[in-house]
Amino acid sequence: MKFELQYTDPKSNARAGLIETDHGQIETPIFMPVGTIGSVKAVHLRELKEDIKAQIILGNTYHLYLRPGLEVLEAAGGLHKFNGFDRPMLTDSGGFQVFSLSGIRKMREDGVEFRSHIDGSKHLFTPERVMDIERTIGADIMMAFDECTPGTADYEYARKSMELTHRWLDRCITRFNETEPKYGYNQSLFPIVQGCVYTDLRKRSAEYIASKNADGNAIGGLAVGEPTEKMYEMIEVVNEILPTDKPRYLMGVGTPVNILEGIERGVDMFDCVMPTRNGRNGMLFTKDGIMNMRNKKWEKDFSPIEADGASYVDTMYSRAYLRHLFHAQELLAMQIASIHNLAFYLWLVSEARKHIIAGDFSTWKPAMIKRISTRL
Ligand code: PRF
Repeated sequence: MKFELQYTDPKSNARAGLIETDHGQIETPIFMPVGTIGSVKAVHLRELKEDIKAQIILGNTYHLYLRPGLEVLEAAGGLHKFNGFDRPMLTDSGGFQVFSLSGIRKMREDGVEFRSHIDGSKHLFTPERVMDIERTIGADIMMAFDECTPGTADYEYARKSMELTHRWLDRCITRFNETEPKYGYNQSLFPIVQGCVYTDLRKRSAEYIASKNADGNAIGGLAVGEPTEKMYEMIEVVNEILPTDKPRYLMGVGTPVNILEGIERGVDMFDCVMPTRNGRNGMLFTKDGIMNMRNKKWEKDFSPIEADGASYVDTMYSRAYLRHLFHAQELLAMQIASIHNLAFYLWLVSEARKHIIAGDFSTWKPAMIKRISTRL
């Protein structure tokens, strides 16, 4: 994997770059739609590629390991062959899902014991096991196995958790270097910074992660219950230390505003379930603000969903019709909302990129934040 830093904003830490993988290029800053079990919920491949213009999507080790399982994924020839998405993919390591989804779990030095949220069966994830699983899934970018420290953790918990994540990282790197990709193309390993909301821990973690000289680096343990201002502060602290010539990935973030604030602070990659999950609940993000499509306000509004929207669904359907579909719990409502929101997220990061390159990001960003923050 290669990363070329193309432009840096003179007035902030915003950057435009290009990641090159064996499955193609990614223009940064980028948003990665979440395809937990290999599918971006309610979105066809053709829409994902042609309409939303997704350049990279994310899959989850935890989910894919439990279902369909490694035997099927290996027999398919990896996830790209299995789901048909021939562009870059990234897999999260399970360091988050094991904690958020699995009811019963036991932390140990060697890994995490957990029960499947599907059938209650018992499993053990160790750093070595997770590397082996991510090799079998075959994503272009594999995430290291970490503990996502809750945003409300006290200092001692956060310190011990961060140190465990560092020890696990060393074991991930060893296993990664001992093993080969299975399907004839290269894979990269990204380590993850933790440290909760504590500046000295974040600094220590960023220094540790930077010393590994990986192809890219991630910031974890944010947007997990801490105040938003703390999140921004931690991104600044960490990005002072992470190398500028490697992509930086802020995991699981966030709202359109969070993403613009992250870009300004030097983040290159984002993922979040928000555009799809909130979309399925009737929340639409647009250039002119947020709309709740279930609202009575749209009952007889026969204007397009978004007249100058980023996707074909925006002019194909009216607000009143989409509201009707949500009220009738029609599956089409979820499809339309997911396509709309993802196209908006991808449009937003591509606009940010254009303005970084044009040199006016610092005036464009506050105006855009004001526009998209309105409640319609
Ligand atoms: N670690 C991993 N995945 C994640 C996170 C993390 O800290 C987060 C936190 N926002 C989202 N996804 N492995």
